Amino acid sequence: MERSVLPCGPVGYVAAVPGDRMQTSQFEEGTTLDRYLLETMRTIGASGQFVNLMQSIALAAKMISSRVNRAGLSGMFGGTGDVNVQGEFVQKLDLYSNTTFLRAMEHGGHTGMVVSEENEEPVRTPEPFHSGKYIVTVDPLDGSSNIDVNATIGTIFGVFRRKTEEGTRAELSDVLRSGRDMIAAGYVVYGAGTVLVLATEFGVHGFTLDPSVGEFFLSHANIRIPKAGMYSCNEAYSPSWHPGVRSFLTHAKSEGWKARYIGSLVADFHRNLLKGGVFLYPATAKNPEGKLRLLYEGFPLAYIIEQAGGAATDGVSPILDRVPRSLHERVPLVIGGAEGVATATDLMKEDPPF
Ligand code: AHM
Ligand code: MG
Repeated sequence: MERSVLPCGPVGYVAAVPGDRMQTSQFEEGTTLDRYLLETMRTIGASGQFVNLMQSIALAAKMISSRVNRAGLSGMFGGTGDVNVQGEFVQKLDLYSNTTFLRAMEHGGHTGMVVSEENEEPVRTPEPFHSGKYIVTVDPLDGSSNIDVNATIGTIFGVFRRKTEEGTRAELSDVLRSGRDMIAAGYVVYGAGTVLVLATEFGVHGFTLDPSVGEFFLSHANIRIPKAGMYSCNEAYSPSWHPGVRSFLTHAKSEGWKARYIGSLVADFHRNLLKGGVFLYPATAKNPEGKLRLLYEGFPLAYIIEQAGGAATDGVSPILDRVPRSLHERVPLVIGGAEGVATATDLMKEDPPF
């Protein structure tokens, strides 16, 4: 077995086989994100573009993390005065995060197009940079309403391999496609610590940023969602929910489930992924499509949860089976432990719609 030594400890050789889960024992604390990526991708003979893409995302994450940490001191709280394509007030940190993420994507030669919550149109890699083979969807700063109160917020991203030729102009057909076509997804939570969670066909792994050295180190290997009773939703909306959602909450309470809701999807999801639970942002009579967006919230988190042994539906069918018709399409979301999601989905199917 090949061994090598990092400043933080020994790292085992990563025997990556597509479709195989890497065993926790194949990694030890001290494995950097870079090393994980290089060793994983080398064993499958990847071209290197995916490693470069992830390095660019990690760079953007470090820059956003640093700005989030200092926001209260650097005049970065509050809004810009603009309203985005979603009709929501743009916060200064939303703008910074979006610009930082887009810049990180354009130079590396790995990305052909980015679809961002903050841009009405897709952002194609500009000339003279190479239009690479990946398509990235992103919510640059999820949970914006929590920025000014220092609650946990985050960045969510999804990755497709484009259908069109690398080096040419990426097309909408490269991104308006089934969630099953994704090849990776992840998120970064900016909380008490900054953690980047990456899901690929090799499983779900979490890397914690050590700000003193500016590196992400493996801290959560092979994440699998545990079985536990916890529900997360904005219960204030319950009068306008589908009756099946109310039935699910009645069921959850009768089973002694706890309630936890931060109001940042990425933070609620991260907690549920590590502790077990089900997050719901269902359709309401007023918003029959729900609030959350399919391409850069629903798809990436659904990809991660399935890789971690959980499930995600729109209340009827798996989220990843959907094919978006537009870039900013919304979707009702029920996501978390497989059993809880199945119960919720069955109850939602049983009861008649509004
Ligand atoms: P954002 O992407 O503009 O931050 O909006 C999405 C957020 C989610 O993070 C969160 O789950 C939801 O909106 C909270 O909505 P509500 O305040 O209606 O509970
Ligand atoms: Mg969001």
